[in-house]
Amino acid sequence: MDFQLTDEQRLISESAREFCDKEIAPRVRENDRAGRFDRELASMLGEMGYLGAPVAEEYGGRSLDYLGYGLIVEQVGRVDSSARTVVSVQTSLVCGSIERWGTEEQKRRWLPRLCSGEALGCFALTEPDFGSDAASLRTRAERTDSGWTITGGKMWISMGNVADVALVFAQTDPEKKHRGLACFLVPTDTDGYSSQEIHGKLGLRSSDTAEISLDEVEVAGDALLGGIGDGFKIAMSALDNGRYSVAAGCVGICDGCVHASVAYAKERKQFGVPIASFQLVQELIAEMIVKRDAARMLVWRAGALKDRGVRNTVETSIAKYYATEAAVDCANMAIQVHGGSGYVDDYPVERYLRDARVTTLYEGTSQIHKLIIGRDATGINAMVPSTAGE
Ligand code: COS
Repeated sequence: MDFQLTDEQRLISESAREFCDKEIAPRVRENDRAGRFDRELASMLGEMGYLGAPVAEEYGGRSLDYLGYGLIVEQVGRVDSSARTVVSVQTSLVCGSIERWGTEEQKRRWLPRLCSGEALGCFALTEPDFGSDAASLRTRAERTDSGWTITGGKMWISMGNVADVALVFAQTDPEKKHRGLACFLVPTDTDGYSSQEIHGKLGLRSSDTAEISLDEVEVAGDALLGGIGDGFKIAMSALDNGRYSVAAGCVGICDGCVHASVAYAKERKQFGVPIASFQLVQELIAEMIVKRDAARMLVWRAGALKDRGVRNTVETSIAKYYATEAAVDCANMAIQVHGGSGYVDDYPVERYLRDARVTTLYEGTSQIHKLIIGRDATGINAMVPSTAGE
């Protein structure tokens, strides 16, 4: 066990820190205020090699290990969770799924453009009536002579309005339940694909969020990713990586809260002394540091397991659950340290709170993660109430 980063990992983290402070930080507040998805920034992330970093070099990625990828995501998350969402969705959910489950032709067609940021992707799993219960999706895929017709609707899809390709999960045979699900690579300019922007979000305001409608979308047979019944496994294995990325981004939020709070507490004076002199302010800072460090260790553990190729669903749930809740707590405490100044966007902390809040909801609510952890510990599945189906 080694808690030190290697020289290479330190370099990855430091150069990501530099890039985020220099290129992302100056844009964050205006993008957030305008609720604007920054396409130019997404391209810059691609140029830096931050989209698809763990993808093999032969497909346009950097062949980076998961620990290294997590270090980049932490830095992006520290500065801008909306930009972090682009990195997470594109890398973990979209590129990761295509690389793991795609045919050679699918990989060559999509990965280089996605890794470079020339194209964007989205992960269309959730539906208006099915979120946590991902196995019960209603979107239907029916065979045709030349391929498939997909009809249904998707909800809360990050980058759904700006994506060039959507990973669409659909049911091919309702009787088979989760074993009938399939995943399709749908170019978003296909007839019948349309999307609408979701407005009025509490946070992640410069992240694009869509409701997607699929109205008899026709795709060829080679749009199928993996086998016909592989959809649920593709979704769950993608989420193992997506959740890791969300957790790493939340470590960044915790770290941002610590640094903003320490700086503010040393500068702001009350009763003639910096507020950092007050024990109750130091208590808030100490709490944030403990949560950040614990979250970071859990993320690193999950990353190390991924790098060893070991199934890590439970450890990823632990990291995701803890880091996302820690980010909300840290942001709340950081606002407390900042007092009234923390309530407006002159400082990043109110945005940290707004942006962190969704992370305990998406890619598995905190409650779903506790149930995954509890099921592993007890061997009893408490996901579905015993009255279900009666
Ligand atoms: N990787 C590969 N396969 C996996 C897997 C993973 N991480 N997790 C589950 N599977 C497989 C299982 O091996 C099992 O395969 P078989 O059918 O061959 O036996 C199958 O999938 C069903 O597994 P399981 O019984 O564990 O699934 P559940 O129905 O219990 O899963 C939960 C229920 C709630 C855990 C799941 O639906 C879930 O994570 N929901 C939240 C979804 C979510 O995060 N939505 C937000 C999306 S925002 S992008």
